[in-house]
Amino acid sequence: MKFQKALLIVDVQNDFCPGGALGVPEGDKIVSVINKYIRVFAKNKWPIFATRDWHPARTRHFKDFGGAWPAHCIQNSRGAAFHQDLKLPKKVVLLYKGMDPEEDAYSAFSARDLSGQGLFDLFKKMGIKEIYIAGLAADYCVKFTAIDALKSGFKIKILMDAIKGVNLKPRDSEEAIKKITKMGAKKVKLEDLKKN
Ligand code: VGL
Ligand code: ZN
Repeated sequence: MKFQKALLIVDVQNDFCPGGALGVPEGDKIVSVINKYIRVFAKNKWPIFATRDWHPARTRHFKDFGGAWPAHCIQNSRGAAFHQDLKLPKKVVLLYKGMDPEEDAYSAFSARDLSGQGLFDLFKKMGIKEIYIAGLAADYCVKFTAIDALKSGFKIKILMDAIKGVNLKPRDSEEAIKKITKMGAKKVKLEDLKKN
């Protein structure tokens, strides 16, 4: 079956929500909005993908081993689990990223499904041309995913009401959005989708 659009939900995990190891301010606030996008996509039978940051305990991604971040989203830990209110449909395609201890793996295009297939191959096989991106964090994973997608010729819609940033520097998310919109991404909100 060929599809046109897909929803890509990036790293909506406990460790990226307030109280988590790398809590994104208000990261949990987007969950109910993402659930609404999920309903729209499911109703239209458009495919839905969800990534999880999925690190080994020892990785150069973590401060203790030379990286930038406190330990987070360690494989099979509570922190790596999806936020409990996220209502993923049964047919969601689950992907995992950050397993290589040498890589940050911010982009969802470094993620693989359980059979080892990457996102590019999955999108190509399913005929997906346009990706609606939601999730955490706006200034890392969402940003690098959008950049990779745009470079590969996908159309990108950034779901402005369904992303939140870490903002190590206060304007990081704003600048990330500016950069990806300059590259061709379009900003979208739930109301816009319901108009179609
Ligand atoms: C992320 C920082 C560290 C992300 C992952 O998913 O945006 N950010 N690891
Ligand atoms: Zn990470």
